[in-house]
Amino acid sequence: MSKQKILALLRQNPEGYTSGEAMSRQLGISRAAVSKAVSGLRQEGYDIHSVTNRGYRLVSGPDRLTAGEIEPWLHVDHIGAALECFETIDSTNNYLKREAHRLPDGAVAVANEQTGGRGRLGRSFQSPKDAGIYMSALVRPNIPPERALNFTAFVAVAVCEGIEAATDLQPQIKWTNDIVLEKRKVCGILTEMSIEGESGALQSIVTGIGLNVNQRLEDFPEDIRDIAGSLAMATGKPVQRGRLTAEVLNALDRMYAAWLSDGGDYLEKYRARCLTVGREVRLLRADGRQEPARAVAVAEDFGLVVRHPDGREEKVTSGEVSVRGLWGYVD
Ligand code: BT5
Repeated sequence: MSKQKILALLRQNPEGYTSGEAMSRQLGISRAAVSKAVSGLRQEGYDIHSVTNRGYRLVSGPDRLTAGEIEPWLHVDHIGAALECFETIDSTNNYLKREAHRLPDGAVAVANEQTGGRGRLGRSFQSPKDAGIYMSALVRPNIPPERALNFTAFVAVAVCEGIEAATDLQPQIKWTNDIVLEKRKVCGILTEMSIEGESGALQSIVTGIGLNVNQRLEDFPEDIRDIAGSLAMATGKPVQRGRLTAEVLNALDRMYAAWLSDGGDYLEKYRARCLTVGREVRLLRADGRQEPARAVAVAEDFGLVVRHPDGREEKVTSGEVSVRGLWGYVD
């Protein structure tokens, strides 16, 4: 625990030195405990300079997904106020669903690796360690389940805003729930709802975000190498995951407040970022049929309006179809 507190104090003074004396006074611990915590941090990969009579300065830190790396940038009221970080886990969605009975509303789980990361319809989501951010949030809104069907779309906008706050990238959304950079999928979102069988009441929503951050192209398994990308591939440099996690949570927290009230301007924001509209696409129906169509608009309920070759227009929902480009993932 003292390690995280010492880290927080060093971060408050990034340019200067903080004396061991001052830290021991502020935290109410001995000087020996301060130097033990500093050694512990160094062992974890933090580069901490020390100068006699001046104290310590944090020069650089490893790219870790710990509370100490995320919380300095976190400014949330609700989503992420209760935060748990895991080195490895089966799936952060599974974890929140398993533990929902004891976790508070707004609880967030973040993992450095998932051994059983899941996509929709039983698909898997590659979640290698030290490369991506795998996180989920649990909420229990008091609303009818139908109102929650647009939740994933709102989350997609929030993830884009979080990426924009932490980097100079401008991600887009491939309808309905993929975040795309340079025509490659850098993030997938899986939202799962729990509904009480007897009353049909919505009990909880768990939304999971899988974000590829520092993978290189060759790190992706062959079966997704044509479609997957990462933020680092788009920026050309590594991205610090702790701050990025916090910025995504900050954006999710703002988004959730808007979603619970009147929806704010998230439909316009979604439309502005949706790269599917205006493209020739293939509709992949659940029964395996594929049809060409032109995506013409995102409807008020976030359904996709498409025009068939015979001129007929249809609004499709993400439950009914997936959308691909005519030749590849995007176009
Ligand atoms: C998704 O499903 O993209 C939703 C992914 C949600 C992952 C998060 S991580 C935290 C939380 N815990 C979980 O267990 N899940 C959530 P879908 O739209 O069905 O896309 C799945 C497809 O994306 C796969 O069939 C692959 O083609 C592709 N894919 C798998 N891993 C990928 C990756 N790392 N990057 C890009 N594409 C990937």
